[in-house]
Amino acid sequence: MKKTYIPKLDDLLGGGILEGVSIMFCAYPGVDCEAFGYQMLNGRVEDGDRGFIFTNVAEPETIQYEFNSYGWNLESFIDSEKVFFVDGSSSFLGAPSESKYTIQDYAEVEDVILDAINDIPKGIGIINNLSVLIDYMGNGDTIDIIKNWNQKAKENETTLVYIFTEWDYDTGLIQKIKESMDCVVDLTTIEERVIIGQGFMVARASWTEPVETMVLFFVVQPGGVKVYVPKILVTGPYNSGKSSFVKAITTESVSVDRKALGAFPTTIAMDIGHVDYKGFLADVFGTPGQERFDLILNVLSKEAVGAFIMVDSTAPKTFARAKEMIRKTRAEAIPKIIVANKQDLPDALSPEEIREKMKLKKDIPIIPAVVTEKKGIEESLDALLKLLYGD
Ligand SMILES: Nc1nc2c(ncn2[C@@H]2O[C@H](COP(=O)(O)OP(=O)(O)O)[C@@H](O)[C@H]2O)c(=O)[nH]1
Ligand SMILES: [Mg+2]
Repeated sequence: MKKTYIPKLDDLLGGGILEGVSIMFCAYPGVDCEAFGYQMLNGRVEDGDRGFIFTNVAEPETIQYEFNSYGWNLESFIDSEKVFFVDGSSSFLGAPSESKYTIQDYAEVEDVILDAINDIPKGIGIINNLSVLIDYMGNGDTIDIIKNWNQKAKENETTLVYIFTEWDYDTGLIQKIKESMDCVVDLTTIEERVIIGQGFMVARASWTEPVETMVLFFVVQPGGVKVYVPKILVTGPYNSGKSSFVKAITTESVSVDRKALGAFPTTIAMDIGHVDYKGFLADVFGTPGQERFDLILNVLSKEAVGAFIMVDSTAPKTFARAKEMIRKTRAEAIPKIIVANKQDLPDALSPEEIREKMKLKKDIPIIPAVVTEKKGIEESLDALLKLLYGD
């Protein structure tokens, strides 16, 4: 199997994609979809495969520029002849083209792409994009062309990735296109009165029964496609290490829309962190520990998808308060882990002693940590992500 290099997607597909399959990213208009194709190509080529990009949406230079913005060096791939362009754009703009293949007339496109597929056995070809191709070729021809390309790709064990924006096409046509693909991943907006994000979900795959999960994502520059975890809570008694924890897991390099944070009063000292870890982006919210803030705990914890419960392992007297905070943040109902902090201190209780004293069920992980020395941070993130998304 081959990896897709899209976080979480391989898991939904039973481990990855088979050799020679076609995969279509089918986007609702307005959803970032090109990055999915570019990220797959970048990952494959970095791991030694060859590839091509067919573009009819922008000139090769523009696409090179976009790769750069994600932090991927397409230019070096092209210089070393690992990747080439099939340029279906420049000649229509009256611009010169230095690409290996240039489309002058759409009557040539079928044969040229067949040649390109032949050039990169076991490699990866990106068709960016299918919507523009339909506009040029018309419905019936496009279906036949796709079938021939996919057949050739199968023979060559080449992966073909189609980028498709689902404009207002005939539903019969869309149905036929989807049926001619081995795998379809839908990209949609997620709306709750207002648009809150973008999500991907595998609609079908010929080699496996895909997991039907909608995965929230963001496309960030640099970085590409990242799975987005909108709200993780960090709660626990006063002095347990919440502020230190939020600081320790935070990576500053990523900016996601922060408008939502305007809703919180600034007079309350809150710890807000942004994590960029293993293809996941998460917003992390610390709650105040003091009882005088308990009234706002349920507001702060609204819509949290997971929680870190911090405890000071040397302060068993605060464990009852920790359990009270789990209740008050309604963290009973969401995946959570206990971070057994301050393990560096001589009188720290072990995770198992803490489990017994707090009467915690076996399925709640307890991770030993020394937050001030950044120990146990990644283990805590791994444990919570595993509860949220599986392995
Ligand atoms: N020895 C030790 N001290 C820690 C550790 N984590 C936090 N602290 C200290 O505990 C105190 C409270 O930490 P803070 O993050 O402010 O806790 P909060 O009240 O839960 O936000 C601070 O003095 C931290 O330096 C740890 O792992 N070991
Ligand atoms: Mg604090």
